Amino acid sequence: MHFIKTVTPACLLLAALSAGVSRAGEIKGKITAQGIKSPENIAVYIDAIPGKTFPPPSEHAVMDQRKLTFIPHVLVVLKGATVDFLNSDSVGHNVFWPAISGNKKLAHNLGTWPQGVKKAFTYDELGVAPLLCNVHSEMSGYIVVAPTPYFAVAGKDGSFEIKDVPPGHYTLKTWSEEGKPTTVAVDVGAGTATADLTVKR
Ligand SMILES: [Cu+2]
Repeated sequence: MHFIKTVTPACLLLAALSAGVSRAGEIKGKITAQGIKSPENIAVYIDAIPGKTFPPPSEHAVMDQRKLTFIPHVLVVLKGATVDFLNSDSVGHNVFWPAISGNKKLAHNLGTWPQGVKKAFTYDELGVAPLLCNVHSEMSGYIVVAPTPYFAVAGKDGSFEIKDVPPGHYTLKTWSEEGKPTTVAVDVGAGTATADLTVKR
């Protein structure tokens, strides 16, 4: 009873904060590629959670254009996020996408701009924007617009990690340049949940 008398609002706040931190879990997993050359750059994200929306991040994501390459090759962002397209090359680059997930109404051309300049675009539609440059036909990249802020991109060996996931029952989904989308159910608790997926051509 003495304990209850000495609880202050600050104590309650601290308890709530530490509980929040300790409750968050993570998802670790590995993607196996079948019939495609590598699991590298496969996007993994928690699919839409019914009844839950997420405010867009105030911080911009960056898609760099360096040595005639989009870096990273695959960038995952939360719906509503803004991406800064930075030109780090001494030549001008153009950035456009002919559609978002096949919807040509969402095609957009950002124009062409010189070294050191960046152009911002806010992605309000879910789906995948295949990035192209009409100056360099070999340039290609992807923006994957996800419904939740819980996402990752697989490394060379197919491994991925999604941190700070609140406990719950979720559907994990993949997007891959060459393979078909895959889903797997995952239960996240306080610790590490494991999710392994196979992406097929
Ligand atoms: Cu270019």
